[in-house]
Amino acid sequence: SSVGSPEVHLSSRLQVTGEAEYVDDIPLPPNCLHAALVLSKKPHARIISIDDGGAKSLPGFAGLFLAKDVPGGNDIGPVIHDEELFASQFVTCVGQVIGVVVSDTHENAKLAAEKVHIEYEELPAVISIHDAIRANSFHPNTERCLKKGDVEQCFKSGVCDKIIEGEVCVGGQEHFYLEPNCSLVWTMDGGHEVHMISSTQAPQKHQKYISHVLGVPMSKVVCKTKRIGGGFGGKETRSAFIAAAAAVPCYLLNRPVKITLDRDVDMMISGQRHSFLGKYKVGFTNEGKLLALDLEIYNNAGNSLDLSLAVLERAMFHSDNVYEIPKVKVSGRVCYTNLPSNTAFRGFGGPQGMLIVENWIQHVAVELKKTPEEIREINLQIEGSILHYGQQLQHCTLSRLWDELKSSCEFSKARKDVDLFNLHNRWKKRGLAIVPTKFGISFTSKFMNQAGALVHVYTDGSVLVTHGGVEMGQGLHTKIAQIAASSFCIPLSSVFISETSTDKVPNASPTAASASSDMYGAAVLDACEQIKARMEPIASRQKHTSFAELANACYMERIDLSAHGFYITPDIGFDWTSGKGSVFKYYTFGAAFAEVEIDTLTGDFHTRIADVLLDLGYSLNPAIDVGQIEGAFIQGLGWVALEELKWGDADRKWIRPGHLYTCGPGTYKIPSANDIPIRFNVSLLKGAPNVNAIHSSKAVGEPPFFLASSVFFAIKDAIVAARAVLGHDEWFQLDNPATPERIRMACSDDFTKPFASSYYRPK
Ligand code: MTE
Ligand code: LUZ
Ligand code: MOS
Repeated sequence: SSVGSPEVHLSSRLQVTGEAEYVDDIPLPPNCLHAALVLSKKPHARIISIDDGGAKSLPGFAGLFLAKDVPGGNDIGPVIHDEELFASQFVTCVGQVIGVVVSDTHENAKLAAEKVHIEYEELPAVISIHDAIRANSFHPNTERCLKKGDVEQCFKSGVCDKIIEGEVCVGGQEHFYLEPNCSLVWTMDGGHEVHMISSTQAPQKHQKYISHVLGVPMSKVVCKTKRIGGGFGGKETRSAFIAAAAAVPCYLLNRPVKITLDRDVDMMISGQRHSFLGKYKVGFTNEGKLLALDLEIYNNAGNSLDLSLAVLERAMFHSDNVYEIPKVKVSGRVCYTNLPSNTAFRGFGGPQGMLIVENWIQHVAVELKKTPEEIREINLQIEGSILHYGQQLQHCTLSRLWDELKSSCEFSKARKDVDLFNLHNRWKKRGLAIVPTKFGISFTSKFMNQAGALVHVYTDGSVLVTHGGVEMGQGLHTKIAQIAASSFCIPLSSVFISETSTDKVPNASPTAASASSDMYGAAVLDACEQIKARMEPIASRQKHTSFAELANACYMERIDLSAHGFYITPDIGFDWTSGKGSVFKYYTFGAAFAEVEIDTLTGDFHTRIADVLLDLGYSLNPAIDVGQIEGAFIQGLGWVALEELKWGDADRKWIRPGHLYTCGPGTYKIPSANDIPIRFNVSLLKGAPNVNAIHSSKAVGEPPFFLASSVFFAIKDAIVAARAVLGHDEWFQLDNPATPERIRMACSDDFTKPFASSYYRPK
């Protein structure tokens, strides 16, 4: 059967030849206009006037639409409506949409949008988390707290041999999907129905937003998505306002409109991974056993709430990473700043929460003059551990993963070799680390854990499957087709998935949280089982020699060969008032070993080795899953060591505050071929079926992302070796990304001394 075999991604051939169609490739419908957005140039200001004189006179200009032109509601937002489609009186970030211009070409639309002149009265801006804390600038009703035991009592009681405190800043990250946001919107039947094809993880959200801003019922709005060129969370919500902006001129002029963002605009307006600040106090014994954690975390949400509270919550749920901590208090706050609204990004706050953990674990190790690996090993959670939000850990494979990886990477030998290398090299240093992870699977909002599917069997035995999930390169459609093929016992080539569409499967959650193969797989299986049950009376006669013959025989007997399938994740639920519950259906566990070499004089580094081990139960498709692990790890490597977003901050007035200076690959360094570890091994844990998901599999998309922190801590280990040469053995703070300047400065020697005070770290 197809399930479990390493099938090739179903659209890989089209993708490598460039034939695969994305929204921007679709031939334009007749009469189509191109949209460009009029964007705020100020982080916080009152709009005094808008002058369209310069735009109107340009060739091809077909209209400018502002807040006053929106036919339905101008208020939008995925959770609460705290955003405006078009800013009416105030702008609260650079890149906020003030209006939309339509013109005959993309280039003319951009020129016209530039020519719309806006006069502002500037107001004070809040940019960083530290600015927000100083200004007491938080999103309303977003305070959160989780508690297990009495942390204060533990610190006071004297049971802790040592107590440390510290701070860590966690950096943001641009999604850098290869396909920027794009939508094609048109009207039908005289202008009263609206259809669109959008590059989004959430077609239902596009349908909902456009229904709302146009004042047209959802039943008359259809959104389709065939595939997207990457989303990584960046198109979970932030694609919708872009499509909605294009829908306004489309509806009012009754003409098709296409909007395609240029890379720089996409980066400037569509939000990033949240940066975080963590302030920790940790108590532990001289042996390194953890006793108590008191943690405050903050995230930089930007100018609207979007998903920032859920991101904060997931960070709080992951604030133990994999460690047994008897007493825990975690409190969190969502900072309001004058930046474009930050949003979902692979891991959804989990990686930020876990990076804070591993930073203080490293701090504990330095304090005790032990290795971080010793601290990690003796505090690993085990089967039955009660987590700080009350959930009991079940089917825990952490210690198996840890032991298997430690032996397969020959950790003790690697340690000796690295120490020897460091002894013989003054300006190059090597470092290593093993980091474990666990990632909770389920949307933390219970209602989102639902999935629909629609399966049609045709008389020739071919099967058309549709489900609520979007194919974004992660291989979802391939896995789902495998599940349907196995269910009907037909070849994979007999199953086809064409698109995701709001009129085939309604009310779908965004394709996110890594749970799509679990949820849509189960929904599709439900539909297949229904059809099989109806076919059974005919099938049991055993008169057919093929599935096609069987399907046709059923058709002749007037049997319904189409079914709607549905799945809800059972046994989950969490209550913030009690702070206890089962948040996640299960966890995906993993561990990674990394070895790096740094150049202490330039701050450059290279990853020599990365060995990654994941527990994916019985993988639905090991070829795709290994690809997901490799991709997640390298994307994570970018986050911890390469990618730095540079904003003009409020403290330095000669720089434009709130302006993103890194708007393209020239200034923003994403991983490339040369950043791949020289030795890069990915393995899957064997013999660990998962009882909690379809065909004993596990979710894979986000969990391996955090494992790239092994590279970060290997870099820090190498810096520790460099500092040791000069007798420095005190703990030091290193924030991600570990860019060359940060690595170089952290090596702190005679050459860095004169610059230590001028080295700029925004606070
Ligand atoms: N893989 C590719 N190629 N492109 C993507 O955009 N997104 C990731 C992950 N893997 C992504 C990807 C993210 S953020 C998530 S949540 C999951 O895929 C979503 O898909 P799944 O639920 O099918 O795993
Ligand atoms: N999106 C969301 C997510 O809305 N809720 C979640 O819990 C989540 N988790 C991961 C990724 N996206
Ligand atoms: Mo992924 S951040 O859940 O789209």
